[in-house]
Amino acid sequence: MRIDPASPVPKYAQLRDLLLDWIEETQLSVDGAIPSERELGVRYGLSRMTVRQTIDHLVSEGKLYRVPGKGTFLARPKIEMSLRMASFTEDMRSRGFAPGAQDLARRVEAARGHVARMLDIDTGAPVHHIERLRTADGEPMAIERSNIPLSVAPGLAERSLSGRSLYQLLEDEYGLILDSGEQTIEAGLCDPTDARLLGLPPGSAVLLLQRRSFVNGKCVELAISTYRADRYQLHSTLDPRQRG
Ligand code: 16G
Repeated sequence: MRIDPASPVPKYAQLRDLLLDWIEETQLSVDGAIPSERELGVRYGLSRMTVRQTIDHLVSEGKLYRVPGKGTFLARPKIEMSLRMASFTEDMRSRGFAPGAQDLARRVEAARGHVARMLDIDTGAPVHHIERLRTADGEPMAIERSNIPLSVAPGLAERSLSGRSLYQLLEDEYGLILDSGEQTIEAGLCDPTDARLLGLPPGSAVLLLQRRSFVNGKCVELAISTYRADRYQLHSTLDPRQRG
C-alpha cells in the first residue's frame, strides 16, 4: 500500500491508516516499537513533518506513546467500559486487574439542587458524600463521587471502605441489592485537581459519567465520576430488531 498523492484524503491521514494496518498485520505486541519517523518518511516518500503529524495524532488518541530518545511504541488497548450494573471491583476483577480505592473525601452533607433532585429526596436531607480514586493494579483509572441518602445507609460514615467494595458493603450490611440503574456518559476535560490525581496533564480528555442506581425503584446512589479517556472506550452491540 502506498500514499496516493492525488487522493483528497490528507497524506498524514493516509499514513495513519497505513500504520494502523501495519500494526494489525504484523500483530505488533504492546510496547513494541514502530519504525522511526525517518524510516517511515523514506518508506512512504513523506516529509518528516507529515510523519510527525500522524504520530502526534496517534499519540493523542492513546494508540501510541513516545519515549524521548528511544522511539514510539504501541500502547495498551483501552478497557471497554462496562455498561452493566457491575461495581468497579467486579469489573476490574473480571478483567484480571486488582481493584483499588483510595479515600479522597468522606462526609455527611445536606443534599442540594441537582443531588437532591437526582436522589429524589428533600433539599437539606443528609447524604453521604464519598470521593474515591479508583485504581487497577495500582494505576489511577477514575475518580468516583458517590452520594447516598443517609436514610438508606445509616452509619455508613463509620464503616471503613478501604480495600472494600461499596456495593458489597451496601449488600452485606444494609441488604441493598441494586436491581436497576441508568447512566449518562459524556466527553469532558479534566480540571487540574482531578488531572493530578489521575496522573494526566491538565485539560486531558476524560469521560464524565453520571449513574443512578436503584433498589425497588428507590434511588440509593448518585455517582458522578471522571474516567480516563485514554484508558477507556465504549463498545455496544447493535440490535437490528430495535430499528425505527
Ligand atoms: C461503579 C459505579 C459507581 C459505584 C462503584 C462501586 C460509576 C460509573 N459506576 O464504578 O457508581 O460507586 O461501581 O464500586 O461510577 P465498588 O463496589 O467497587 O466500591
